Amino acid sequence: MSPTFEHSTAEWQALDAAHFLHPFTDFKALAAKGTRVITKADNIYLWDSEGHKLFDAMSGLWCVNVGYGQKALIDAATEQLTTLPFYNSFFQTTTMPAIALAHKLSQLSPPGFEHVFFSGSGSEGNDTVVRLVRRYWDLLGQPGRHTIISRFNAYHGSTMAGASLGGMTDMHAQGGLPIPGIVHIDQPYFVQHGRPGESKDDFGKRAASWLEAKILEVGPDKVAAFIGEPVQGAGGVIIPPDTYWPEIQRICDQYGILLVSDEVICGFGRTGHWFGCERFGYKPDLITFAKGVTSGYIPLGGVLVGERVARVLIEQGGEFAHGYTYSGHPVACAVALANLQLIEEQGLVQRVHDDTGPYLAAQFAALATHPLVGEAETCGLMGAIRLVRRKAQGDQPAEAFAADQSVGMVCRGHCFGNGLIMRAVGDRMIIAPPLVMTRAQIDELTGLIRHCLDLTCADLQSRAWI
Ligand code: PXG
Repeated sequence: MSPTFEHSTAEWQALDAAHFLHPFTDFKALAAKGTRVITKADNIYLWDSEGHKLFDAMSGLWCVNVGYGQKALIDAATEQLTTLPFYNSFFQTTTMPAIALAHKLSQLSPPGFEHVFFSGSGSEGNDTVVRLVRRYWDLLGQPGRHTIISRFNAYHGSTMAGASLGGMTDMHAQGGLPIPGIVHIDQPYFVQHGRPGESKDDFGKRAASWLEAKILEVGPDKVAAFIGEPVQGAGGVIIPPDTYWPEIQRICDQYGILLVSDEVICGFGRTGHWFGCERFGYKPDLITFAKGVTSGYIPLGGVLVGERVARVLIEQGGEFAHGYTYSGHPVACAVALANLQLIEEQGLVQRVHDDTGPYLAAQFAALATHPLVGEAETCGLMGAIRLVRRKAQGDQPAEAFAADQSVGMVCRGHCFGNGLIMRAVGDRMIIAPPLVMTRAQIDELTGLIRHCLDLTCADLQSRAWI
């Protein structure tokens, strides 16, 4: 049977189960259950093949920053596809959209970033980071500086280097990861590592000190770089205390190691700044980006290369033996340019900073009174709610659910059933809605969340879990 658009949902599901191996999926379990077929989208809403409307509080997968259906991006793609759908940038050639985007990114990025290396995705961007970092130290005559320090529960992608940099132990368990020369420290997650009576600020400094301890353990002359997401996204929207990143910066400076900010999620306005490092007050040497650069309309990623690294690569480098067929893909770059122009014209970064970000924070603060909610926190337009069995009382910390109860998945089921796409990461329910979201849509979102929390509460009571 060859697919036509006349098939029923069940037929599409059967074809999907027969041929399509989905990412991060238990293939057999999904085949038995059947996938949801998403057919169209507009603004911040999706529709499935059965006509159900869904509020997309995850921006596709942390990427559709300008929302769906933006004509400027569609036109940019159509025009570029017509003029020049592809040419490479390997053999002393280039294309205008790639040049224009490189220039635009140098203007939007923090001071000291004049160069960019393009990839097709965030994972590839982080593979490029590993290559760049090691090349940099080789060129400086310090090839022993090989080790990159990352964090447990970080997500840096799914390629061999991306998954190795990431700190997801279930990913490491498959395929002999991490690759050599990548080590991890604990994440700055107060719920997991905070001490009774410790302030968040003190905890932030203590969590940063784990980097120094690891540098000393590995040997300062062997450490090449530290990599982190400003806010850990896929790990559950872990927002570090404000004291964390400045201390990380101080330690990197003290030992002369490169600082890499993985901004695949936090870049392009998500935190109310163009880049998350600007929100948290640190100055990285390299910035990985993807997702929001094109609002996910077409794949594109890359690495913004700060002058410290760029100068060595350019002046002492010779050939850098690295690149992808789609580095600087003209259609992707044309869409990125249209997307960035739209973000600027609509003032979306400022709007998140001044208006919708604080408004979402206030609505989340109100959600924190719900009996199931331990903490509700936001950073710009991303947020997390931790589901707890019992709320904190006086000196008594909140009581968590048992991990095997998978309460996040129970809650997620109610969200899906009620037209809300919200992710569950363990017991953390997370959102990262499109940056075009209005105050009225924030009200709609928080109303839906409250309703789904109530349904989850009733469900857990009926199971005698609370
Ligand atoms: N770095 C970060 C910080 C990411 O969030 C990547 C790198 C990899 O990007 P690509 O484009 O190769 O996927 C990501 C991707 C989730 C989820 O479940 C998050 C991502 C990807 C897939 C699922 O939250 N982030």
